[in-house]
Amino acid sequence: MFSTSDTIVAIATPPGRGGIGVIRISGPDAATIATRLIGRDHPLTPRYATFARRADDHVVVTLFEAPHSYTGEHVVEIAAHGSPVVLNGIVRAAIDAGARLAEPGEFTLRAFLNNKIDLVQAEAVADLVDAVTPLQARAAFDQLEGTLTQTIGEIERELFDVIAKLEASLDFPDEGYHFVAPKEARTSLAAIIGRIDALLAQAARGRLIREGAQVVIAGAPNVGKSSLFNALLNTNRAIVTAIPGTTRDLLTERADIGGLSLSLIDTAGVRETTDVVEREGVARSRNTLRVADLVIVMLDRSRRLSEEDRDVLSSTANQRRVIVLNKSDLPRADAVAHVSAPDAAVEISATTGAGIDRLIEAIAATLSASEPLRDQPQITNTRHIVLLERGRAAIDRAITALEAEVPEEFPLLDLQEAAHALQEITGKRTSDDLLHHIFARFCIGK
Ligand SMILES: Nc1nc2c(ncn2[C@@H]2O[C@H](COP(=O)(O)OP(=O)(O)OP(=O)(O)O)[C@@H](O)[C@H]2O)c(=O)[nH]1
Ligand SMILES: [Mg+2]
Repeated sequence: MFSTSDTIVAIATPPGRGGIGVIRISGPDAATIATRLIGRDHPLTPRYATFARRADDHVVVTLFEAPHSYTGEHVVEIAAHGSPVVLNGIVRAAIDAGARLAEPGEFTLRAFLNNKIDLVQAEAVADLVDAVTPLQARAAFDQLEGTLTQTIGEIERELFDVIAKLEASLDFPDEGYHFVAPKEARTSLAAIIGRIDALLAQAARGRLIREGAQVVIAGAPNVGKSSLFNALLNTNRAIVTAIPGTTRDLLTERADIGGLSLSLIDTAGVRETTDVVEREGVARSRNTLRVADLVIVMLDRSRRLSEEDRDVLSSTANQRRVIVLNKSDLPRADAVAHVSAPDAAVEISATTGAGIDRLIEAIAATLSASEPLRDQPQITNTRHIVLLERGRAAIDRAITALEAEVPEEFPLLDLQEAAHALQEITGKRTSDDLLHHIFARFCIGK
């Protein structure tokens, strides 16, 4: 399925014009193709930047000999002037000289197939390229450096230790001799579950960093939801009018707030209405509330608390939320002040911008209880979370089986399953389908 016997080529820099552009060639014939391209009759010196003239252009060619390259194969990088015409011309010439155009992610796939990196690291490469906030980039870089890989490896070794001892006991059934007492095996397995739980405990936050949080602005009509939406985005994306019921559909925009990448959602004001369109909008508001990672519950500080306000307050009572008292530029109506207890409320004015900074801090603080520690492995990827949970469940079953003192075969089956789940994370076990799925999201040239 995945061939590595041929030589691939692609432009590695972003499409369009740039100061310089880089073309990457990887595979057994990379060096000969490159020398042909620049009309050179003696071989390139590895790791030396060689200046050369090609057609009407100047290029710098560098050879990285296998296995000391990104892909683990012979790699040549050709830096040229960053014009699409020039770069495409070089790619064309490389293909004429025997290379094949690379598929998306194929360089990184080869690095994985040649054991330069594992699957976690390959996924981290894509995450790093896709990162839009510094936190995302840092989490991806940690995984690229192998912190998660290392932790998973340690857990795997501890698990194999228990498996080996149970298997040994199984091999000598007659003596009734245990290489590991069931109680001791259970203790070891409980410790492994503890390590998995520690990883999973960071998962919710890690996933927030990687995938961004859904933050929904909810409230009664006319409290200023769309005004806040616009203020947080620094645009006039949503229509704002003095007429209650202005917003009738969900508006979603990505926002970078407090270092976190968010999906910010403006909703229709919640109220009973006979208007068919508005009623659909209100139904959508309620639905989106349910999947929100955080709800900004907005009240109008200048009005007394209404039936609609109470409705929104009670329907979000069990969710992560920040209560906002808007229109702080207007005189305050008395009844609002004490409603929001016990939640702390942030006073803002969406029109003047007063208090928005504090609101952003409150949003970031509520979404992320604490800063991640440097060098702490971070689980950010749903695929990893699912596999860790599968492994954990299997170990749990093994512990129960050991408690029941059933023959070793049964807990062993569960432990094998747990081991397989861990191996799927790093890619020691994998399928073509999974690899296709993972590498399809890469760009060409990576
Ligand atoms: N004085 C003052 N007026 C505000 C403030 N925020 C919003 N408004 C006004 O309140 C009215 C409603 O604002 P919107 O942002 O459309 O309110 P909304 O909650 O989106 O309303 P619906 O979409 O109808 O649910 C507009 O006239 C805004 O100019 C504020 O902080 N101070
Ligand atoms: Mg609105």
